[in-house]
Amino acid sequence: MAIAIAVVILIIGSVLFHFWSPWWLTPIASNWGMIDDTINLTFAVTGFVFVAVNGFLAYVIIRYRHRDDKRATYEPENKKLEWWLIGLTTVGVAALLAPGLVVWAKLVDVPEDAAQVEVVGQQWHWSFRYPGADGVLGKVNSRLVNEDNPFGMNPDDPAGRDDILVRGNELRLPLDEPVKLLLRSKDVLHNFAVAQFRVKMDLVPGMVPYLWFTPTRTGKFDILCEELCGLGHFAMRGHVVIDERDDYEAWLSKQVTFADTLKQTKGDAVAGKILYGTCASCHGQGGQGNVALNAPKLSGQSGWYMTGQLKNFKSGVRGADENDPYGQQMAQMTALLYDDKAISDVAAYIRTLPDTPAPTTLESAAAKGAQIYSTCAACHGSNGQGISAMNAPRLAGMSDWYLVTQLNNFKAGVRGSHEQDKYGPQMLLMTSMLKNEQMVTDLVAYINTLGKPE
Ligand code: HEC
Ligand code: HEC
Ligand SMILES: [Cu+2]
Repeated sequence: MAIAIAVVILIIGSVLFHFWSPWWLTPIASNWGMIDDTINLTFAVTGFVFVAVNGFLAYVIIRYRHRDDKRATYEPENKKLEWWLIGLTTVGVAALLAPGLVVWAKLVDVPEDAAQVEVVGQQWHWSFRYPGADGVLGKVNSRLVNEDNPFGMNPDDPAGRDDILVRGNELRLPLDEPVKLLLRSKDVLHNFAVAQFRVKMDLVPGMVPYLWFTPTRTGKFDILCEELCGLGHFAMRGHVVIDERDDYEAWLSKQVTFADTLKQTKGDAVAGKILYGTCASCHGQGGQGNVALNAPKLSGQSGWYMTGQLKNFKSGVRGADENDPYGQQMAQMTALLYDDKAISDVAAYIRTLPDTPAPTTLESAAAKGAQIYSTCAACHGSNGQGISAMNAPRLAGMSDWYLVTQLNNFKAGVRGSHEQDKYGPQMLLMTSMLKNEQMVTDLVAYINTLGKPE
């Protein structure tokens, strides 16, 4: 009897929990209401079977409970009952699967007027490419991918010249217009998923899978990489902003085309030398760094990273937090660098400075740090040399005390939590695994042992 009551409570409890559950689908923001309908139908079918089977169980426990004067009969076969069960199960399974086929057929049948946008995934961030005025995406080839051409654009294809290249994790799309997203991966499997649009698809290297939807609500929605295999996909975050047409166009017109990136100058070290005069008072004549002034070593750091950071300081993405006094100091200095050209120039000059490894200031258990560093190596390289494709700077041979302050800054959210920060948030997630100060110093002690990079 007690068991029968427990089973009935289980049934009622589960059904009530289903309707009152705090975990439910996020409000939908696309045309894919059909996906929700199929999910609801699945719940209805499995819910009905759950109630029926368990209700039957409770009934049988009471109805056929042990009585001294009764004996069970043995009835191994019942053709009529079996036909009923086969029939009902078939209907149930068909109801579970058939609607999925119908929805899938629609999901791969893209409307003719859908705009095309390419989504590029790589370890561990997103970037996006729009076809530009001609409406045609230019040819790409993974052999052409390098630091200056991250999309692997083919410079000989005229259709690619006006392609709009969005580096950074923000995709923008106009409201109420169907869009086809072409999914391209530069390295491993990834998975593009936006819960509010009810779309989700793997990116497979060497193929271009696609999906389509029509956004039905303005707002900002998270893009997640929901790939399980491999490392670090959880750090691959981005977002989609759905705008009214005018706002979308205003934003799009501010993005750079492939032709623009071809024109960008490399930076002039001679002009940069004059600008560097002021920087030298803190970072040293040779860019060797000065611990007393909290100014890190710059010589030997890559140009793309320094220009990115200088732009971050200048725009307030880095060094604006009130708990970041050193970042604030540096941010003020970027007033001297009046434009992007000045920034490339000074970085070009720093690239000419001799690269001698910074002196070690830490004593700690490097061996323990080695273990933790294996995760960091995926982005910063196994020798701490930095990997531009990951946007991860060089760490080896740089000021060790500075690495410690930066890890603590990320950990405290003083750096990397600005909403315009493209790559900092990845480090925010990474430093959450550094549980205490000891782990931080062990780790940096290990980085100190890494070879001098090329
Ligand atoms: C008043 C001293 C001071 C001056 C002058 C100064 N800096 Fe800095 N700089 C700093 C400090 C302090 C930091 C570290 C900020 C932090 O801890 O977040 C820094 C950080 C940097 C970084 C970031 C390095 C990294 O690995 O993230 C770059 C790049 C940089 N400075 C370049 C320059 C350039 C170029 C100039 C000249 C235009 C300059 N600095 C002038 C104090 C200074
Ligand atoms: C998912 C890739 C990724 C992983 C894994 C990763 N980092 Fe980073 N790291 C970055 C990126 C990208 C930046 C640059 C952030 C920016 O642009 O502000 C960075 C910046 C840093 C900086 C600041 C360097 C400077 O000159 O200011 C330090 C220090 C650092 N990482 C250490 C680590 C350590 C230690 C680990 C392992 C616990 C680690 N990172 C794991 C991507 C990664
Ligand atoms: Cu991924």
